[in-house]
Amino acid sequence: MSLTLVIGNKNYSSWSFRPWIAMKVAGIPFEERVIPLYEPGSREEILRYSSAGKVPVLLDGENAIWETIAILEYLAERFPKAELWPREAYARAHARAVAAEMHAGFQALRKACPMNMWLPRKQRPQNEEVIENVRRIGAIWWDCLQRYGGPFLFGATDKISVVTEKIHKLPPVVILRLRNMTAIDATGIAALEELADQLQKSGRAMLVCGARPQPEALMREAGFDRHVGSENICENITVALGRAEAIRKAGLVMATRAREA
Ligand SMILES: N[C@@H](CCC(=O)N[C@@H](CS)C(=O)NCC(=O)O)C(=O)O
Repeated sequence: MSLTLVIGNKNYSSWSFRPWIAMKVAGIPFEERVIPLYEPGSREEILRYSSAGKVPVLLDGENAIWETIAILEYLAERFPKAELWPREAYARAHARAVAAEMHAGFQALRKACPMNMWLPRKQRPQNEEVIENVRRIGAIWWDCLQRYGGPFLFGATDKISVVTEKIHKLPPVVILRLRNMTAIDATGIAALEELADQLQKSGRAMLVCGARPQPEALMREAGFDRHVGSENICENITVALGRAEAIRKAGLVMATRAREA
């Protein structure tokens, strides 16, 4: 039986994206029916498919499945080869817990930042509850990436965790050359922030240099400078080496002063 996924506009309905992305990535064939949301007649149109009055709704012949988690569980059962959930029991439970937390939580973030991809990108001050939600999401991703690895971060996570593991062997100033990192996402930023914080805790300084436009813009938006200090974000390696030398000298001066005192 062929599947139809009834969804809202992709610009506003992040819920619709959940099964849509899963089905696309898993290669599950389906037809897509889009209902423009929040327009006269939208509600009546949705109610034709689900009395819950919400999209997405998966239609499998006569059967309608609503609620994203139920849709994904149904797809996982119908298409076991797609391996929508992890194979290993604890990893599966972990993934389900994260999906359930995402499903039920993050109210402050949802309220303050509803999805709208047409909005121009700009810094929007947020309250502490929203920032806490974002921190929690970063922590979830960081934990998942640490445990299971993954393609997020565009390949940068492994390299970063290798650095983190050997932190005590690193010199007092660590320069991260970002020129080969073509793009970064929120998990990547979180990983870099974590690394900067850990280096600082161990008494080391971190410099980054050579960031390309996309990572540079995202780091700026995320307030990455709060973790490393804006003077430690350098345009290129020459500037970074100069800065490293200045830090080293200042460190030596401080050490000498401490000895003299
Ligand atoms: N818990 C539901 C949430 C679905 C939801 O809130 N859908 C929104 C679109 S993002 C909707 O249908 N809104 C239309 C309306 O409320 O009239 C799920 O997981 O599917």
